[in-house]
Amino acid sequence: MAVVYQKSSVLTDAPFHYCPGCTHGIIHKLVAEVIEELGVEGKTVGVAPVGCAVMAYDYFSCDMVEAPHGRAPAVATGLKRAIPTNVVFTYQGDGDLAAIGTAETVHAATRGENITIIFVNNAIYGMTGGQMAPTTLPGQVTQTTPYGRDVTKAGFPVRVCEMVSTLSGVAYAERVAVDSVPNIRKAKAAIKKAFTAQIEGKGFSIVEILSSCPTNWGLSPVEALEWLRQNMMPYYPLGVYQDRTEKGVFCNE
Ligand SMILES: Cc1ncc(C[n+]2csc(CCOP(=O)(O)OP(=O)(O)O)c2C)c(N)n1
Ligand code: SF4
Repeated sequence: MAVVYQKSSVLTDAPFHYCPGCTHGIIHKLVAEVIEELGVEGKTVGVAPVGCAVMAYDYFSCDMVEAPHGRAPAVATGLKRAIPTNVVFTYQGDGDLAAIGTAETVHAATRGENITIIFVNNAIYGMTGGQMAPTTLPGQVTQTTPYGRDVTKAGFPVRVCEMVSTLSGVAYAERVAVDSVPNIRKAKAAIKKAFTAQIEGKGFSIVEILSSCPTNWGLSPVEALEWLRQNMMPYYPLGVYQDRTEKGVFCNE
């Protein structure tokens, strides 16, 4: 029988532990397919976060390193500088990257570290039970904002792509979503572009992916995707925020 679909060889056979309808699994699949298509499995090192994706090291068949909470860009910097021919990526949630890990992210970006960040924004702390994250929307109800996020007390959500795109070391920054088949295809293209920028030595690349957390949003998987479209997309517009992949970030410095 003809094979019409095959799981990427860059994914192990370990079953994902993610909740039903969680889009972490889709993003894992896209990253694995890109690594396989670029033929870099043998020299790719991923850095797993603290968060729901903490066990990503079990799911990818390339080399993986576990970083302390928020420190993945610093760990990736070391891995990349030690062996620059490696392809190094981090996989981080919004709590991991945009709260405890903000400094590592901003400084890796401004240094133009030649690494790729896969940033999974689900507007909440998933693993710890649904507390407010820096990306939680104004008015969004979470375990720690039962009356909705009050921006007069908790401040405004951090728009990571917009913020890092102002830094000179960023070669590529794009925000995508995995709420529909067309958007999943665009997300894969963005991940491929980011990895390609790294392989060509162009500088720091980041793909922010709007992702669902049906469990902590208190919605069914289908409702969660609709909530993402209705609420996250207006606040976090999809698109390319920086593209210096033509010349690379150090061309005019
Ligand atoms: C130093 C430290 N502080 C806090 C925690 C608790 N903690 C574990 S995961 C997490 C946040 C996870 O949220 P996010 O990064 O958005 O990923 P998600 O689980 O939503 O995929 C926190 C605060 C920890 N493990 N280590
Ligand atoms: S808690 Fe949320 S982010 Fe974590 S696995 Fe479940 S649905 Fe996914």
